[in-house]
Amino acid sequence: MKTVITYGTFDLFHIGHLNLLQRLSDLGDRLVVGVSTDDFNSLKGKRSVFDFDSRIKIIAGLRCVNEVFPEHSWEQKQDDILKYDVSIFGMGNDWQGKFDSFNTVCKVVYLDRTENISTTLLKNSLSQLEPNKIEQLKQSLDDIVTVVRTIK
Ligand code: C2G
Repeated sequence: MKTVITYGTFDLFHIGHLNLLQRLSDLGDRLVVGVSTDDFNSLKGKRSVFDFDSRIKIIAGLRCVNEVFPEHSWEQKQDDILKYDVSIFGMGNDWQGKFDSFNTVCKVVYLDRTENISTTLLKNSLSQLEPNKIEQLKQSLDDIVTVVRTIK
């Protein structure tokens, strides 16, 4: 069983996240994903729009993801790699080289990021919308979260 592992915040889930997860999933037999908790995001200097509970449910609902777990700290990765008997550690290449130290225990890969999409770009576009448009968008995002919550 070839296990692939990755980590992320996955806020305002978008095609860049999906492309990465699907490509990582294709590298092995199962994909396990560490989703950053809200507290860990504060450590990363990030404040997500969706809370941890919604973000981890969206990732868990994906066909290409086999297991999810909370990412509480930078330091837990080595233990996670051993716990899940990981063969491949993968991230987008904005992390190029940052996790090479794990190549003593598993293969480390960095996949090209998807161009022209990011949570930051989405947040900036949202901040330029008129209030009524934001309300409409919030309602559709709430509808998406409701649907995802019913899937699993
Ligand atoms: N990503 C991508 N293409 C994009 C945007 C993101 O491939 N257009 C990838 C990133 O490279 C990362 C993953 O999607 O591998 C998740 O991105 P984020 O949610 O921004 O996660 P990040 O803040 O990078 O957290 O310990 C590692 C951290 O938890 C990673």
